Amino acid sequence: MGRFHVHADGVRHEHPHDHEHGHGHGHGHDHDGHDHGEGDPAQRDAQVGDHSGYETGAERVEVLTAILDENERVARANRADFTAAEVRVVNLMSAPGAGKTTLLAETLRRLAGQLRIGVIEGDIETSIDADRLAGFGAEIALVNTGNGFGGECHLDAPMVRSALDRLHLADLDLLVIENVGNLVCPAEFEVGEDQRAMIYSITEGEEKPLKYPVMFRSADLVLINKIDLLPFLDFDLTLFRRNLDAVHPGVPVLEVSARTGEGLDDWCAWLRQPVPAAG
Ligand SMILES: Nc1nc2c(ncn2[C@@H]2O[C@H](COP(=O)(O)OP(=O)(O)OP(=O)(O)O)[C@@H](O)[C@H]2O)c(=O)[nH]1
Ligand SMILES: [Mg+2]
Ligand SMILES: [Zn+2]
Repeated sequence: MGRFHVHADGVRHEHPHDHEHGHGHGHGHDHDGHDHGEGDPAQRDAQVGDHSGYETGAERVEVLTAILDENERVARANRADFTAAEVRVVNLMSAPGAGKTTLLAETLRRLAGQLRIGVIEGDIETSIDADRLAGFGAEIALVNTGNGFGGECHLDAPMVRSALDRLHLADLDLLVIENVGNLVCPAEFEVGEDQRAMIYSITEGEEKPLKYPVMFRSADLVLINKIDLLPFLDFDLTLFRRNLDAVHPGVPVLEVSARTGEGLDDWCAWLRQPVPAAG
C-alpha cells in the first residue's frame, strides 16, 4: 500500500514515491523529512502527514486505501488511453502565479503550427486561464474543481479523465495539463502523465525546495521562471540551485522568462524530444 496524507476534508493524497517507484514501501520520510510513528506499519502510514487531527483506525485506513486504489486505477486507464492515442502528456505544476498559463500561451504561440496540442486547464473556479489560451489553435478542456469535485486544490486522475471526452486524443501529439496552482498536493496525484514539469518563480525565495521537497523531487524538469526580474531582486540563483540539488540531485533545469521569451526555445525542444524510457 502506498503512503498518503489526508486533508481535513477527508481526501487522501497518494505519496509521490509511489509515482516514482511503485508500491509497497513503508519506510522513509514524511514531507517535512521527519519519520513519524512506530509499530504497526499500516497505522504509521496512515498517520504520516495526516493533518486532520482525527484518530486513525483500521476502518479509516480501509476507506483511504480504497480511494487511493481508485486514483491509481483511473490513472492507469488514462495512461492506456494516452498510449493508444500516441499522445505525449506533460503535467505542468507550480505554486499559484509562477507562470504556468503565461508559459503555456508562449508555448502554443511557438509550437501550435508544428505540433497538434491539447491543454487540460485545471482551476478551482473561473475560465480565466482557459480563455487566455484560446485562439492559438490548441484544443482546450477546462476542469473546474469547484464544479463537482469539491473545489479541490489539485487535479487527480478522475478529474483528468472527465476532460478526455472533450478532447480528440487521437488527433493530438502533445497534451499539457495545467494543474491547479499549489506547491503541495498536485505532486501527490498521478494522473497518467508521461512527465512532470514544474515551474518555480524566482520571486518565491531560495529555500522553497527545502520547504516543499515533494514537488521538486517529483519533477522531471524544473523551469526557473521570471529570470527577467533577476536584476531587480536580491534572489541568489546559486543558492536556489544548491537547495534544488539537495532535494533532487541532477534534475534537468531550464532558466526561462515567459515574459521575454528567454530560454523558451530550450523548453520547446524539451517538449519535442522523445520521452526517455522509464527506469
Ligand atoms: N516578469 C515576469 N512576469 C511573469 C513571467 N511569467 C509570468 N509572469 C506574470 O506572473 C503573473 C502570473 O502568471 P500566470 O501565468 O497567470 O501564472 P499561473 O502559474 O498560471 O497562475 P495560477 O494559474 O493562478 O496558478 C502574471 O502577471 C504574469 O504576467 C515572467 O517570466 N516574468
Ligand atoms: Mg494559470
Ligand atoms: Zn489538494
